[in-house]
Amino acid sequence: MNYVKLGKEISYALRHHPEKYHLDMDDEGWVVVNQLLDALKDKYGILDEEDIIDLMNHSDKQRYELKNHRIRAYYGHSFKKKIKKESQIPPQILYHGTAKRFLSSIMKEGLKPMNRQYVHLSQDKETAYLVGSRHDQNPVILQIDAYKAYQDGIAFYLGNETVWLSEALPSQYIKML
Ligand code: HQG
Repeated sequence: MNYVKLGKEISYALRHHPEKYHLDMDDEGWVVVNQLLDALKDKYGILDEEDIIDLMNHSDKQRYELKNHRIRAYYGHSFKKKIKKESQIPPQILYHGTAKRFLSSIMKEGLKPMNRQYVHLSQDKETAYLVGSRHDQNPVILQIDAYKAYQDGIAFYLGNETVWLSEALPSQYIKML
């Protein structure tokens, strides 16, 4: 089984285009696993929930949550109707890895969700570095004054254990490391 290809397509369906797969997704992003697998069967053959568990165990990142025969993406959504998330108290500091070429704009306008529903932040510098490496060979790591932003009314949400999400963050909460 090509887990990388299957995983990419599942992310595409759950994060970006559930309608293309005719998925009945609820407000929190949950979809019945069998409905997703049914939509993928022409391309990947007959799969069951065990295959998804296998895929998740083989993955470099924790991208999906599986519960009560339903599945959802922890983060990354881009479609218009925002996934309902419960606001959480963030740690004092979070990090964001990005490309040097985005810096002047970020320091002026702050961090924006861009094509996604939320800004994506990292729990630790190592994760931020990996995220930033997707955009730049020598990424920049930004330190985010998360708890201060939260106290000032900006909502934060938990993605998985290493990914946090937030609403747009003005530059006053962002420091270059
Ligand atoms: C940048 C992957 C200019 C922002 C990762 C980032 C993550 C601005 C880019 C998850 C800006 C958006 C998300 C502004 C933000 N001006 N640029 N005002 N505000 N940006 O890919 O955070 O492998 O949408 O710095 O690991 O890089 O898919 O977000 O560079 O967890 O599971 O705009 O996706 O996970 O890029 O990554 P992205 P991201 P997966």
